[in-house]
Amino acid sequence: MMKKYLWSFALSAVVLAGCGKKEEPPAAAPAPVASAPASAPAPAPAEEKVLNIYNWPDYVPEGMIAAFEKETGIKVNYDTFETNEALHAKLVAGNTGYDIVVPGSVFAKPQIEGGMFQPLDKSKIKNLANLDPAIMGTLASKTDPDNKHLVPWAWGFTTVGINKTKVAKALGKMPMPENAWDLVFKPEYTAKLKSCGIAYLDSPTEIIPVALHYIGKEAYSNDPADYKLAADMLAKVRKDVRIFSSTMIDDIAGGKACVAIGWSGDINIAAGRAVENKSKDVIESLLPSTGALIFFDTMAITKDAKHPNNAAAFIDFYLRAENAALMTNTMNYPTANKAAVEKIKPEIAGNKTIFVEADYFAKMIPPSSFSNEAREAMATVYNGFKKGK
Ligand code: SPD
Repeated sequence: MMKKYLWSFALSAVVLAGCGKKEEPPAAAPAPVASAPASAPAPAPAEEKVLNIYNWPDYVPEGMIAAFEKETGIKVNYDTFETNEALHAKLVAGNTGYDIVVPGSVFAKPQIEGGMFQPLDKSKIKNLANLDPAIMGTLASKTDPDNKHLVPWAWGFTTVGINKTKVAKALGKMPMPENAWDLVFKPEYTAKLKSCGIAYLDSPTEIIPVALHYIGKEAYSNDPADYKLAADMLAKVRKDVRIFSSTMIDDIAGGKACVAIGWSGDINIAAGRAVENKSKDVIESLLPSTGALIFFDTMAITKDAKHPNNAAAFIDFYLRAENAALMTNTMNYPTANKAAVEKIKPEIAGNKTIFVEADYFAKMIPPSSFSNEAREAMATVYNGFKKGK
């Protein structure tokens, strides 16, 4: 069933090529709403004009928050987190102070089950109609029944990014492997690449799934015995890994790492930055022959949000086709907004490391989720690996 949904949105991704238009600024204000008739019930007291958002770095186009503030008069406090674990810890502690948070769907499922989010008031988010029904169907069946809590921000995949120039130099006569995961997991390669820097995402739920996938296990296995096997493989390359970080844009574009386990869009941002800086180095997001791991990041309103109406207003604003397209055009992550598709620039729509082709998409690993116990076991294994134990 999952594959069917994924196929369906893969195809919408594939038809993107060639249908882009030029980038547009965040959408302008809608027509003012007519005032209520005299007999209408008294309106609920207005919320203070504040909205607190907690999102991943490098995910919101420049000017989008300012455009929302200008249009609505709502002051946005926008903070960022670098891992799902960091967001999850805040949600578990409670009283986050945030109205909107953006978990990956792998974490969103247990967060919904744990009552951490409030159901969306869909009457306040008309632009939900812009979302791709295939993607919403996938989310409903796997993560958020009836799409009650989550609105996709973007999707992408976890893969290997390289500075092609430096990797070629470090490998010398050794050819590039057929499977790009070898660059970060196979000792023959890591021994050579350590000289120019290998970076891993600093998160158990990022590294263990890709390691499991590499050793032929289910990426979203909930079996701690599998984590032990992943740890055995990882132990062999531990000495060659220099950086644990979730800021691969700086790591690769800034020259600290020549190879990184990272996220497709961020690696593409690093590639663009190298071009802007007229660097002689070429940065690339690779498509490993055995597949990469797909993720969805989703907006949710926290259960104790103090500004749920402002949150709904922002979600509705973000879901305007122009705004969703602007995110994809500037952040290099595909949007789940079907109405935005025709506004995606041709060079983004045609970039096969952003919108992968259907035959590669079929190889990719769809997201699933972990039990709380599995996540704890995974963190123990990961921390042991990091410490070199
Ligand atoms: N710059 C935005 C990065 C978003 C990454 N989210 C990744 C979740 C993967 N599990």
